[in-house]
Amino acid sequence: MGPCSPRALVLLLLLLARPGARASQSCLNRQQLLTTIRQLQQLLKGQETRFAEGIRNMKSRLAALQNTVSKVAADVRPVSCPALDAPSDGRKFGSKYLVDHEVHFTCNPGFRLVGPSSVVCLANGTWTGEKPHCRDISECSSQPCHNGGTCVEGVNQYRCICPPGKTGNRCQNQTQPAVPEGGVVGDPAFSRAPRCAQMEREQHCSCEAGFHLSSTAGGNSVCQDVNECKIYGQEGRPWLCMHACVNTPGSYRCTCPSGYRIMADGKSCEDVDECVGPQHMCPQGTTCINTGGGFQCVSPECPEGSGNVSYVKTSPFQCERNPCPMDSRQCRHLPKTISFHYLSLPSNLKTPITLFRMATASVPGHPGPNSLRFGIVGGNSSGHFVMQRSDRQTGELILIQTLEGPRTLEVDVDMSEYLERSFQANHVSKITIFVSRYAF
Ligand SMILES: *[C@@H]1O[C@H](CO)[C@@H](O)[C@H](O)[C@H]1NC(C)=O
Ligand SMILES: *[C@@H]1O[C@H](CO)[C@@H](O)[C@H](O)[C@H]1NC(C)=O
Ligand SMILES: *[C@@H]1O[C@H](CO)[C@@H](O)[C@H](O)[C@H]1NC(C)=O
Ligand SMILES: *[C@@H]1O[C@H](CO)[C@@H](O)[C@H](O)[C@H]1NC(C)=O
Ligand SMILES: [Ca+2]
Ligand SMILES: [Ca+2]
Repeated sequence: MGPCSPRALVLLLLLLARPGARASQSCLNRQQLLTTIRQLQQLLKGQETRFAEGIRNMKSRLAALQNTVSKVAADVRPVSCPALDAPSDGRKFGSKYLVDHEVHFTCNPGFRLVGPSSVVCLANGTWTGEKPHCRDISECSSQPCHNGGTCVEGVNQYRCICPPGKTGNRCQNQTQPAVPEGGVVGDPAFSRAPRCAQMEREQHCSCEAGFHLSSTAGGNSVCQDVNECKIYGQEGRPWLCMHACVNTPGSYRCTCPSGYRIMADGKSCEDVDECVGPQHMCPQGTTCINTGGGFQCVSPECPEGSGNVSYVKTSPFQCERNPCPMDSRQCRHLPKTISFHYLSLPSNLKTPITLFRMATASVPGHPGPNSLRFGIVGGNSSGHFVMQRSDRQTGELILIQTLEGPRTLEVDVDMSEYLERSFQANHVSKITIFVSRYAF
């Protein structure tokens, strides 16, 4: 500090005070007084220069300090990766481009992904891979049309144009002899005698509702049942029944597949929930899970322990790892909790759709993990799902590819907790998805 320290200032004040005291004591003459004043002025000048120098010194040090501090602040700003667009004919999930964030890609129906399905932002501001692109899948490349049918590409599906005499969606069937539209011939239950009245010289005939007037080969009039199922079964017309239509004389009725019941509107089907009600559908020790068109009895098992690792069942759908020995790193990296979840879905759900959310439950009073990572770690549903962070605390499982039933899929998702970037624990949710045969 030197010249600008408080000690230098005190010294200066003492020097100023002393000559005044001496003058009053010994009555200095005018010459002596002038000399003393000049000396003091010189001294003051010297002090003034050193004082100014000290302040300059301090100023420059402060400026240097300010520089460093603002530079450090700039370094702390989160690193981000370049923005990514969705591939053309595809979609992108994830809109945060900060370090450790993930972006997932999928393609629209009829296209297939070329490149990685997800990329992660690295600490140096680059992505782990190139942005993928979507390539058109040619639906006709497998030559699906039989008997010389012509294949026509559509969105996510093909269509066969069949030669005369062939029918079916792949031209695999022989055409049936034609039946007049809307009529059932041959079955006497479906034809009635018309009500006729002679008006002047003409005969006027009419039929009951649900029948239409038709003429037989012999030229007589007959009331023929209207086949509502056939009329409405044709493409582009409004649907009559959610599932199946049965033609009846004068009318029709809708039916549902087994495991479903017809709803009050007489057209729609709803699943029968076998798991409610007094009768126990499942053996003791298992839990009934209602599915579209049926039910399942489940009894999830905890993984078998090995070495120092063991699990204990804490509820019908949850297993917890017993405490690890202090020095077992291997044990600490196995899931701390494993939970089991069951979902029942109809076929052909519109995607993308969020099916499951996973979040931390931090104990009140304890600081929670300060970052989470989510991922898919197992199962047999590759490509159908992505797991992504939806906010700081939550990850969500999104179905991105249409699922057609009946089928059962499993997807295991992992949530890992980190505190200051160091791994704390992970939790696994094993999700079993029952997809029914029908879209209702
Ligand atoms: C960024 O880091 C990754 C691995 O950590 C490395 O492979 C890559 O080359 C780095 N990129 C740049 C531009 O430094
Ligand atoms: C085609 O024939 C198969 C039996 O060979 C039959 O099950 C199917 O319903 C038929 N489809 C059509 C559209 O006629
Ligand atoms: C079990 O823990 C002990 C220390 O408590 C360790 O020496 C041993 O290697 C562990 N065994 C396994 C299989 O991890
Ligand atoms: C997937 O795994 C579940 C449970 O292990 C099994 O029931 C199902 O049949 C499997 N599905 C496929 C498509 O492999
Ligand atoms: Ca009818
Ligand atoms: Ca059911």
